[in-house]
Amino acid sequence: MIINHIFLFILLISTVCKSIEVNSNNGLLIRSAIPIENKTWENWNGEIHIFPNAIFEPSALEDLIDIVKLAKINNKTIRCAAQGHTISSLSVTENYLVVVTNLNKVTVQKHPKYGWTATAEAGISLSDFETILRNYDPPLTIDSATSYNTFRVSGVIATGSHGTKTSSSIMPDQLCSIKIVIGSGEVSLLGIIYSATFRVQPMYKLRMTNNFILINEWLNPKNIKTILESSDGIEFYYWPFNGFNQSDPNPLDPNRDNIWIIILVRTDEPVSFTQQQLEQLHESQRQYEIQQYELRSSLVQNPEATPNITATLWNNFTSNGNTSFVYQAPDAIHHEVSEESIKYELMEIAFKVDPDFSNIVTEYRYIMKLLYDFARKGKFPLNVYVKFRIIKSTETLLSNIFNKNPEVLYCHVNFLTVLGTPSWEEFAELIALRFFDKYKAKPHWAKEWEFIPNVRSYLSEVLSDQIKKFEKVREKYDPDKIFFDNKSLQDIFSKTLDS
Ligand SMILES: Cc1cc2nc3c(=O)[nH]c(=O)nc-3n(C[C@H](O)[C@H](O)[C@H](O)COP(=O)(O)OP(=O)(O)OC[C@H]3O[C@@H](n4cnc5c(N)ncnc54)[C@H](O)[C@@H]3O)c2cc1C
Ligand SMILES: *[C@@H]1O[C@H](CO)[C@@H](O)[C@H](O)[C@H]1NC(C)=O
Ligand SMILES: *[C@@H]1O[C@H](CO)[C@@H](O)[C@H](O)[C@H]1NC(C)=O
Ligand SMILES: *[C@@H]1O[C@H](CO)[C@@H](O)[C@H](O)[C@H]1NC(C)=O
Ligand SMILES: *[C@@H]1O[C@H](CO)[C@@H](O)[C@H](O)[C@H]1NC(C)=O
Ligand SMILES: *[C@@H]1O[C@H](CO)[C@@H](O)[C@H](O)[C@H]1NC(C)=O
Ligand SMILES: *[C@@H]1O[C@H](CO)[C@@H](O)[C@H](O)[C@H]1NC(C)=O
Ligand SMILES: CC(=O)N[C@H]1CO[C@H](CO)[C@@H](O)[C@@H]1O
Repeated sequence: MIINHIFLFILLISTVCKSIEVNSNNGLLIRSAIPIENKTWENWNGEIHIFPNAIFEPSALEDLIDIVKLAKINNKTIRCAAQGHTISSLSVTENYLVVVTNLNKVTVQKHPKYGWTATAEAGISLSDFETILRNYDPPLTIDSATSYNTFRVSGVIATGSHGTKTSSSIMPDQLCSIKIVIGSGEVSLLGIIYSATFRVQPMYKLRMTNNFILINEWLNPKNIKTILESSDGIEFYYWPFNGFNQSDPNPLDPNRDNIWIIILVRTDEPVSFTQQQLEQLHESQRQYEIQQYELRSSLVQNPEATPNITATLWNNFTSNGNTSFVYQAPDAIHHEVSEESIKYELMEIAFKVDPDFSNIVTEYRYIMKLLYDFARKGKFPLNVYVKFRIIKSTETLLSNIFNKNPEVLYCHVNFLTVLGTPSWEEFAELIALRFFDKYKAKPHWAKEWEFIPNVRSYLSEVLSDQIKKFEKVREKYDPDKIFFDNKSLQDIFSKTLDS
């Protein structure tokens, strides 16, 4: 919660149309705070399994108000969860866990300045939200979103999640206002998100181009600058050992590896697929992902087969060569299928991009080299991909890409491997410490970071100014720390404040 508190705070002070509506509880009547007793809660990859004092599944604003009242009366703290895709311990509590997935209504309004806004209850999935907007007359859409569409609105806002569109920065930057429920009888900015109002726009289309080309031929700062400046967003990937060739005298040769580049460009051209064709495509993509995942999962037991398996999958994946199709924006944005049964390890770190883009190339090559170094030692820590996305900074205080200069670009590097891949933490730790050291880079709050050595002291130092600003607000508005119930975050904050 602490993270979204600061998002709320920043939303309030930083932008034009942003306002916060507060529901305070003056009455004592508790109508609908019915806990589900003796229930456990698990996050998406099953790594977090908790048995809180009580779990609530509210379905209306009044329920939220009553839960906060009950917590006050019983001296309990509160944490929230939505779809549970967060891998770090943000939702962990021994007290009250409020799962907001039953809050899922949407209203659309005309807005004098933005044309349209849409208010989504906290627990609606991005997919359902986007479908309602798509079917509206006129069809509407949010500007940018995370790769998966199964996440819930409050989950992506609270963690400062982001998509690919360069100008869009993080999802909280798309908000006009937010409605929260606060502690009983006190004026507070801190609490449970009930709903969020997004600026929305008429549905737009994106041409999505997939290019595959030798890394040595393509990867240089000038090419990155050129595609970034001529597109609305880019993603590029390193798919490990994709040039592996077991018949070659030198089977593992990085000079044969390709880069996979996705380029998104806004267009008025007609879409390439009907909605029905898209549904079929998604279904076959889903089956394909499950098959790929089964093969990759075998690598947990048999890591030496990694180059063979990843190269076999790559050859299949790229067998049609470059492709280019036009989609409605949400379909391009969520080009990865959100298959809930597939479980990964993830770490994402964002560093500031050099004005000449050279450090993106340096780090891409460093990561590749590190994977080949590990391979020589018989270790294969990564079997899915490394994804690079470049987006503008934000003034949201606790974001990992906070910067007062809105023109500064950050490169998010996302590492993905099958859950339980051997040597994963050893590899991820080396990357994280290098990025911390070279760039004062910060990890994505929602992915894995708590295993990195001394990460709490490090974060309390590099976020020190932002935390001090934030703490002034928190102390004033949540003096009993009702919504500040998480050890990792407490550690980071207390280290800053003690020093
Ligand atoms: C496979 C995968 C892909 C991902 N892709 C991306 C990506 O493309 N870009 C990106 O930036 N991130 C990405 N993430 C991270 C993801 O966006 C976050 O984990 C996000 O929080 C998931 O949403 P959720 O609904 O599952 O939230 P949850 O994990 O359920 O909740 C996240 C946190 O939000 C807070 N919260 C939730 N609801 C409320 C509420 N009503 N009030 C107050 N606080 C609340 C809580 O602190 C909670 O711990 C990815 C994660 C995975 C696993
Ligand atoms: C929950 O567990 C406790 C202790 O095991 C038990 O006393 C109580 O009856 C259980 N409650 C419900 C609703 O099952
Ligand atoms: C509330 O709980 C905290 C921590 O569990 C405890 O230290 C405090 O004494 C409690 N306060 C009351 C009034 O029970
Ligand atoms: C694929 O795209 C790259 C980058 O634009 C280009 O250089 C290459 O020639 C393309 N390949 C084919 C087979 O068209
Ligand atoms: C793999 O290497 C062999 C031997 O060098 C070569 O003949 C073959 O074409 C290579 N395969 C691919 C797919 O490049
Ligand atoms: C490489 O993978 C393929 C497909 O899974 C498998 O058939 C083949 O036996 C593997 N080769 C080696 C050398 O492991
Ligand atoms: C790729 O894999 C799919 C699913 O396993 C299979 O149907 C298809 O024939 C393969 N394509 C190529 C070119 O190997
Ligand atoms: C008050 C507190 O520390 N609450 C929880 C925060 O998260 C940790 C795990 O990271 C739990 O063990 C705590 O109970």
